[in-house]
Amino acid sequence: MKEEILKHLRNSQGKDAAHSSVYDWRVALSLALRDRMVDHWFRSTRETYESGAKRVYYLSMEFLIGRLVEDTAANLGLVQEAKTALAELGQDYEAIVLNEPDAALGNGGLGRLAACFMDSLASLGIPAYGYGIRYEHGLFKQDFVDGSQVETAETWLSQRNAWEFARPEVQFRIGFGGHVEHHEGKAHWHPWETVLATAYDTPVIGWKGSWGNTLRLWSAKPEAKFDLKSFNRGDYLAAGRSEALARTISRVLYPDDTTDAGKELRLKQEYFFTAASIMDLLRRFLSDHDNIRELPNAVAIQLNDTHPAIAGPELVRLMVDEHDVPMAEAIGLARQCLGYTNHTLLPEALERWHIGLLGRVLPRHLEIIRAIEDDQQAKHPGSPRILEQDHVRMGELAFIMAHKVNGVSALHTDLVKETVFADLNRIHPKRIVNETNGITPRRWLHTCNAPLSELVTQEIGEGWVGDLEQLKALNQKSGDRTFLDAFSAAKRQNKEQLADWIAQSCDIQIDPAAMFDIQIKRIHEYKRQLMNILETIALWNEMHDAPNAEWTPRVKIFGGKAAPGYHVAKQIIHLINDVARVINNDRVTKDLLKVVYPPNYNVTMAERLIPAADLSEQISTAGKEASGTGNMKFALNGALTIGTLDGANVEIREHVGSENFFLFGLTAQEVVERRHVHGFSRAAIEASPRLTRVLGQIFEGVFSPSDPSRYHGLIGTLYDHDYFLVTCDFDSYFDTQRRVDEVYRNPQNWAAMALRNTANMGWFSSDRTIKGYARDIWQVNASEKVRLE
Ligand code: 26M
Repeated sequence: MKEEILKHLRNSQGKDAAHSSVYDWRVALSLALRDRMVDHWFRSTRETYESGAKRVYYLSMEFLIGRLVEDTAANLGLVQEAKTALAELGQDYEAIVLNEPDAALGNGGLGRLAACFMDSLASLGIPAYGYGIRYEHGLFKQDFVDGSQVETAETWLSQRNAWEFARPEVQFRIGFGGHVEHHEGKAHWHPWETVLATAYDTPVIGWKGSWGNTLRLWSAKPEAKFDLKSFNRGDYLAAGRSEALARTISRVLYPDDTTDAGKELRLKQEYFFTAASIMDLLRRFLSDHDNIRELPNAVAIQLNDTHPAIAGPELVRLMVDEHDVPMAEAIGLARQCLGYTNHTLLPEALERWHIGLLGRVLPRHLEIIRAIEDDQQAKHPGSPRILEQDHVRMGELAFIMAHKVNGVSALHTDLVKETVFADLNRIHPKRIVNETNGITPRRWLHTCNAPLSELVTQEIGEGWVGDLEQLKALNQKSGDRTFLDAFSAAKRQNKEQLADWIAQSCDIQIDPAAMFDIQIKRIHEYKRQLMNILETIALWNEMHDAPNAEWTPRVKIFGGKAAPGYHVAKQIIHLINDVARVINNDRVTKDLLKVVYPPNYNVTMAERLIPAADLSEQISTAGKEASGTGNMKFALNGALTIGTLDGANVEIREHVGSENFFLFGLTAQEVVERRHVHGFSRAAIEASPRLTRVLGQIFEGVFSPSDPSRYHGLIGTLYDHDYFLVTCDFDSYFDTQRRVDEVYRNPQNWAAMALRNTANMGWFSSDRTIKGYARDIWQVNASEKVRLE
């Protein structure tokens, strides 16, 4: 390893050891690790070709990967070797790990799920490709200026990406616009502009190096060569114009994680990567098949939300226009290949495109969508429409073009059946299935939490990393004082490390003995960070009034980004920062309560925070959070959850035991009913002196003295349009938090409850989720040779 790192330092980075920066060392280490991936990768590819096994294609606009050095080294079993090699070279492994930028090619849960799935597909030995976009700029960087969020461009590719292999020879021409000619029953699309999709491959090696798959990300390049004529004329701008246009397509990740931006560039991004992926998988299929009708036996294509839903029409287009398959048959064949995962019920997040826009950008696809609509109406008269007034509804399109549609938690799947797709579900009663989300135990316990990981391995061996249900054996230890002390000591160690990092990065001193209460996720009204900060103020009031009463010291930690155009979410961020400033400067409560909000929450920050959490905040309005996956990461790492009956919280509570979970709030059904009660929020506020006081303080400017009216809009809304029922759940939330305080005061009991969480979270491994997709949706098998257990 030492020789290999030095070799890359010289031959790949062009540096000698004496003049190398930590960046050079990091790239050299990454390349040395990548070298060790290649054999596994080739072996897997060869085996798939030889066996003719069915392949899975996971199409996703987002892969929220984070860093790769540690995970790669761990999966290859090379962590010790790498550490030793670097130490002998006088280098610090930890510092090198910290040098790596996050690959932040995603917004939140949906993108991170795709990354966990890639790890599980490889660990299970399922032949699979992830397909997405190689964004030049990932999710924006967040800073706080006077407490307000400010966004700047993220620039991970300004450095060398050591993990990828450029494949300039893998290119597809992607067309946009133009017109369609029909003659002799055949359609000919003449696009007005074209760009080239070129491939970049990142190998993904599973646990123990058992299997390797490919993450293929597409980058857009101009079709035309550099315009030399214009350049020679001195018209440098004209020379670069077509190039600039093409490159914008893969320039930047859209930072909205709900609202349909409705922008032409977004539609082009969706078609760009979907079409390139479909053409690529068809080319691979046709290299060893000659009958396109065999396609459903050879490929399973999974659509991660509706973002790649144009895959249906694109597959049909290629079969009809280029392989002479009749339209109705092509629709049926495409359907047998496709599965669609729904991740949200929020109406504003369901994608719709103006017919005018879609017809202008993708004229042939609009014709095919009309044919799909006609086919559906002919077979199922009265079926919900894809084309409705002047819009194309991508959810309906994805549903109709998929043989299976899945929700991401039991509750969410029920709601999908009862609400958005109720009518389609009646027509196709077996199509909707549930696949509850999961998380990879490699990154989310083994790598991110060394103290707990080592303790668990000492106790039950290392098998749990590849077979998380083995954690169940820890249940026997919940009465064992020595073990519980060791379990608490691991948590304490993580909390001390986090306290050091917060002191350094935020200049706030926190006590590792205090309860670490953490809410990290995108900022959304439905996730109710607002309710959390209101409860924080109420707690502070009572601590300030009676500082000598019996309090449980707390540190409230927040993390998360708001979409740049989401005004209310940005106000909530501002409020949290304003409240933090006031509370953290109160001499009376200084040993009782702190509020911390480190900027720029990302995967790497999650890996620091989650292992150090005592309390996990999963407090969304019931019926709104499709699943959540952060909730699983916290519970696995031995935090207790305070949460509503929403998303996967329901199943987590069933697995860890209701006595080890702090439940509060209205149920999904009660939420719907309450909204019909006239004046429900005003009534809730008037019934709660505690909440009335808090809202009054914010309204009067206690937390924004320089701008007292700053939150009048935000607070006013709670009185009259409290759509997410912050006011109705407030008292129940506050009271439950006080129960949490009480339980935390008994450390032995708290540790036993926390251990019950870790021990019973095995089912939430994304390995289990992927086995479900493989069985229920894809009809694929894991490689015979891979045995994780
Ligand atoms: C849409 C249009 C334009 C730009 C961006 C989007 C868009 C991007 C991401 C819309 C939604 C996006 O993600 C939604 C998401 O992350 N949903 C979450 O998915 C997780 C994995 O299933 C669930 O655990 C979360 O509950 C769900 O909120």
